[in-house]
Amino acid sequence: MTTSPLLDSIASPADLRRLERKQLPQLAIELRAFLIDSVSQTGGHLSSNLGTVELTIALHAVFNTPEDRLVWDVGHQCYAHKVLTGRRQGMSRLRMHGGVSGFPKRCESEYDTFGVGHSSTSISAALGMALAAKHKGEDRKAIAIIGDGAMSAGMAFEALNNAGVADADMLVILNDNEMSISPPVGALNNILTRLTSSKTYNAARSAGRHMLGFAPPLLELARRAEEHVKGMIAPGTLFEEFGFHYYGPIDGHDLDALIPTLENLRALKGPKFLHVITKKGQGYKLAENDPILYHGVGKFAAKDGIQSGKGGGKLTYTQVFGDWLCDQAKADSRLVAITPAMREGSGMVRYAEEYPDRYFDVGIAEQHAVTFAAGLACEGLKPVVAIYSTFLQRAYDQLVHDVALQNLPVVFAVDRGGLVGADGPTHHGTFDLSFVTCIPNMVVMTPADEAECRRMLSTAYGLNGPSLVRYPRGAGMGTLPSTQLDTLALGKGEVRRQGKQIALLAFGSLLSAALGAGDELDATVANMRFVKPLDVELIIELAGNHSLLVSIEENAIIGGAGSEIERVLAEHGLQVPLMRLGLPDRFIDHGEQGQLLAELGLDQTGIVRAVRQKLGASSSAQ
Ligand SMILES: Cc1ncc(C[n+]2csc(CCOP(=O)(O)OP(=O)(O)O)c2C)c(N)n1
Repeated sequence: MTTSPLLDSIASPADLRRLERKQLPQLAIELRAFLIDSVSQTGGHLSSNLGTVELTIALHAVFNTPEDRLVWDVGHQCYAHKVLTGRRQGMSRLRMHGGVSGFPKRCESEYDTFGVGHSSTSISAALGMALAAKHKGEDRKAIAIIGDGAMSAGMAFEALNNAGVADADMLVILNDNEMSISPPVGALNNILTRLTSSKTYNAARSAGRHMLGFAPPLLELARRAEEHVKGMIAPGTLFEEFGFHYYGPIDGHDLDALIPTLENLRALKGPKFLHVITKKGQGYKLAENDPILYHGVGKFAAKDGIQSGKGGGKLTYTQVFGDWLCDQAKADSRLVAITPAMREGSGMVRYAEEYPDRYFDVGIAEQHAVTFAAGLACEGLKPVVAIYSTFLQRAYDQLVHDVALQNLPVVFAVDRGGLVGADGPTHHGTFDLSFVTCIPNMVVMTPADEAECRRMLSTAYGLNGPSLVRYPRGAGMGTLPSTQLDTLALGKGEVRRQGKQIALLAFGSLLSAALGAGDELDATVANMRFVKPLDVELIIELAGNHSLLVSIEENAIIGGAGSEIERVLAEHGLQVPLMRLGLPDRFIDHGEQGQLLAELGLDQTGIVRAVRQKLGASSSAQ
């Protein structure tokens, strides 16, 4: 059994700051071993966390946290931070219901200064904190730690643009591991690669160690180091032009370089930018060699690494999309597909290989992805934007103003619709039906199974305006999709079970729970398929021969599909009562998808219970 005496002695960063500096490399070894062991038992983000062990130790050693504000970008690399800030025990229930969140969360710890999960927010938030400190006359630091992938988003540059002239006393640390989830893309990445090309980086690295290794006098040292480094690396770097003082690059695994550098920077005023080079997966060979595979992991045996899947299981909706995309691309050379940095998660690996000229990874840039698709559509191409529901939130104006308003034929393949599970509230896709259905020209579909998902994608592709197919995370029902590109009638649902009195109107993957409930209640069950256009005829028919309608969806009740049904009933003067089942008006925590659905009453038992309660209440009211 491995022992971890130093790690065991740390209950908070104050304990860490009491250690001698020469003990910190050993602490890093213990912390890294703990993370590998712990994440292999719970699942979670691994590669990124292994890459930030030393940086996290150095930050807590140098800065007076939580008084000084550490703001992590995306937050998927915050595990070492969690361990060092009193949550080591909690890591055994990482991302589990009621357990520690996989991301920084303000309500979880005072050390989590800013809640996050979506990328590229850290510089804006840290700038806000820095200027608030100035306004209140408080002497504390604000530090944003952002990856090279996250740095590619517009929001990060909007913040740089603001911070450089705001005379903010803040530090931006670029954690450059030359990876997003997959290899990074774009011109910024080319600039960073040039900056860290072996000659300059290695020279800077030894200079940095030489110059900064023996610390004070701080200001003089930092000035000389800056000049020295600037002399070797192209002067006036991109970040300098933004008004930041640029330092680096330095080795982010070398505590002897990191700590003196951070100490020096702490003493300097104004906007500072430190470029740190790390390796994703550092210290765990398997992850170093395949950082993509180990970016987000399930449970695995740390000794053997992740074993390739056995196969034979049900297809995920993501796979259904990936297969459809390749088939549709084969059938139509106008198809082009776009991902904002989610090639693997969106099931586009094969497509990217087979159709490299029609594949666009635009970086973490959802807004750009959508408007870029609009431009492609203007010229007669047929763009498919593959995007997670939660990340589409970022591109709302682009969806409205650039795509829908111009009625452009862009297909949105929206993955992770509904509750996503362990990633929690930052990643649940629970608002899309509400925020998309209200946009004119949009067609909105919710497949109930894999076969339907494929047919909906083909249907969407055949339309002459914007459309969205919204499917959940994970495996479907086991219904094998056809290999054809057949379509569905627009705006038509189907009755899947004929019953009495009660009609359950289900949207998307909750159909199977509705069918089970339908059997128990002897209720009619309709698979509504389209949220927009709604099958008004079917609703009128069901309202005519049932005494209770129940809408069922994995979306916020407010503004969701059930609300649309209510509108139709009111418009047609139909008096039949409607009960809307869906997600309540609060953020849903992390936890296993099935467990969350059960708690929210959206499984078979919950639907039956809700209907019986409603019937009981109305009969006792009579
Ligand atoms: C707005 C947004 N889009 C997409 C994602 C999904 N995502 C999570 S981590 C990540 C890559 C981040 O790369 P980088 O910032 O370089 O961090 P690294 O994992 O390399 O440490 C992406 C695309 C996200 N969290 N937020």
